Amino acid sequence: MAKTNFKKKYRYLPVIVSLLLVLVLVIMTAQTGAQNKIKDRLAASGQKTSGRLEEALKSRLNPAPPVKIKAISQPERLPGGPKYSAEKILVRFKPELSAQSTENILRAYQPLHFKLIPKINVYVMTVGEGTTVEETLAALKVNPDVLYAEPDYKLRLAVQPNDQLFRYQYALYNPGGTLQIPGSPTGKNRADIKATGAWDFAKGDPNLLIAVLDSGIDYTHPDLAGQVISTGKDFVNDDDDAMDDHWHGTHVAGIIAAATNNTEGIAGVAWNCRLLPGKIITAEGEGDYSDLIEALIWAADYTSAQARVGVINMSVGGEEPSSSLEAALEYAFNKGIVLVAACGNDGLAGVLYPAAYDQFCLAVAASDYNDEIADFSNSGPEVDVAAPGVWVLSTIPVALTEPGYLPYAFATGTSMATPHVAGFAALIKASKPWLRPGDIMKLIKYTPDDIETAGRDDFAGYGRINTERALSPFRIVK
Ligand SMILES: [Ca+2]
Ligand SMILES: [Ca+2]
Ligand SMILES: [Ca+2]
Ligand SMILES: [Ca+2]
Repeated sequence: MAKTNFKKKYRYLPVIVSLLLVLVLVIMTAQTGAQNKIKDRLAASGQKTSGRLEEALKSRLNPAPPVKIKAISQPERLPGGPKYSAEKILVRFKPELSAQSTENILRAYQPLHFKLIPKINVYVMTVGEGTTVEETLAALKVNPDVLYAEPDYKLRLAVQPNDQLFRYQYALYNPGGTLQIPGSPTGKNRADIKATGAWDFAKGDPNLLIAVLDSGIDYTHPDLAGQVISTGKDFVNDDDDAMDDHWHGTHVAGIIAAATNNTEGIAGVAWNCRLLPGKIITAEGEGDYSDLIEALIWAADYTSAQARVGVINMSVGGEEPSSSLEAALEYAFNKGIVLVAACGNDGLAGVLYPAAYDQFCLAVAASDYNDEIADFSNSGPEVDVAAPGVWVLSTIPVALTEPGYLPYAFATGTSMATPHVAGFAALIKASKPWLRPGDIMKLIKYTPDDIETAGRDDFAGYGRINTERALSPFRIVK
């Protein structure tokens, strides 16, 4: 089925490639004009730009010849695919039971194997031959020693199909006018997160880590090497190498903290912070709740010299609530970590989990270059803020980039909106380390630019984030 889809999807490849080549020519000629326009605008507005910042702006506008566009596309979720694992169950026993007795009880169900996720006392149990997840769940649920037992639900990536690559980041600085992104739409001047203004006050801290729980990170990427503290942990293949074999995690990572002002590629939001990869998504773009739960505990406890995790980015989600997932979020939250998650891309009322856990997570919707909410962005009372998530340029794994192409691509989704907010949270935490996660969540929620209908609404939450407003020193106006 996957193969048929693949063929279908690439049936129009020759046509797309020719269109892209034409687009490249248009882009290359338009580039110089736009660059001058930006400079003019900066000069006209009298905006202060440090030499470094100007360099950063220049470096991301200069086309690095040859500019080639790589079309990548997100495999669609197969309709009617399983909602939960056919082998695994999450189970938690009443706290008064000893580890010895809980494991004796577990063995009575003759599992293939089981393991304990520490700190939240949740067991991941693989059911034995001759029995099903449904049967075992039913049996566990009537056991009075069991606090709860639940399926191990499937995670999805909160990303839309994407097409092409070239260099322009309206999300960080939107000059308005014709934008150099796919389709060349007209953008609204300063419909952006005001990153260049925020960088006057904060650029992050190398000891503040943002854990990216995703498909991994290509830590060899020229715009990410040096930004990634370790090879991380791979919960999918159970090893200590979270190299990205998909692309999604590397794209998310670049938005948060790509090396900036390095004459290479793109700028990241929190460019002095560092990244920690936890791989919970397979090469095919799928994941299980149990891996996310384990990765949350691991990231919350991670230390290396002076470095600790301050923010966790989850551009993933599932439709089902899970007590184990909520317990893991609570554990990380209580360790002082800001949790940021994607609302999902179904274009429906209904925010995905973990984003929907109001108490512990910031739920992020996707806006575009006109400060309008993307039609795919899920809505609901749990939505907290919006950030750009339409045609966002970022890094993709070098090994998955075809020879002659640049390892950058545009992608669309609440997955791409979320890392803008994670980077923002990291900038705040690095400059005001005494703030608790709840305080940082409030600061992010109460400083945006209101968009959509007036006031808080279920599509944009409190509005599109404004990093400059939250990070600039308070001024008392009389
Ligand atoms: Ca691995
Ligand atoms: Ca860069
Ligand atoms: Ca919320
Ligand atoms: Ca609004």
